[in-house]
Amino acid sequence: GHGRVVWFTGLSGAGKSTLAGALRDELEARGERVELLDGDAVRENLSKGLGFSREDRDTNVRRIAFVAGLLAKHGVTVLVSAISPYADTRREALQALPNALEVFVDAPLDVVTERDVKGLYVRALRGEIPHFTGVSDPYEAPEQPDLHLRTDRISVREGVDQLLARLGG
Ligand code: GGZ
Repeated sequence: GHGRVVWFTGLSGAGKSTLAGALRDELEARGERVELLDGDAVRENLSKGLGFSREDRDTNVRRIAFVAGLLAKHGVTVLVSAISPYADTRREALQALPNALEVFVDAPLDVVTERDVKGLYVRALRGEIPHFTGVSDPYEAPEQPDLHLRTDRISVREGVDQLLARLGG
């Protein structure tokens, strides 16, 4: 049958890659065929050379959706982790995928700024990174996500359990 696509959207540092990676491990342990399309790896390969203008982000998101569709067609479960900040572009991508869930990985800006895993927020707040999502570039939160995970309130384990429940066990 057609594979499912789980699309993780949210700010840098909200926990998209962490949750997607943990879900992948769990699904693989259950014998599922699963592929993770992660923002960082995609931008080093499939989207190498793209920047962070609206046009480039939209191109990035459309490329990811295209590849996700190819994999899902062959029964692979696809996990996508990308900021994907624009609601219209996300909707377009998700609608083109027959079996997709939108997961809002949500932590308030002050929390991701405090975490600042890669030191990007401190640089963005100093004005050193133009068009940084949440600081100097928009993030349009999903209004009706299939799942809304507040990563400042729940553990990775709880998030994965909610994802598994939403995926049907
Ligand atoms: C947002 C940026 C930027 C700017 C570099 N804005 O936490 P990270 O580091 O590892 O993930 C972020 C990643 C964003 O790539 P995506 O492909 O997910 O974005 S989008 O869906 O909007 O195309 C961050 C890093 O790249 N990064 N500059 N200006 N994030």
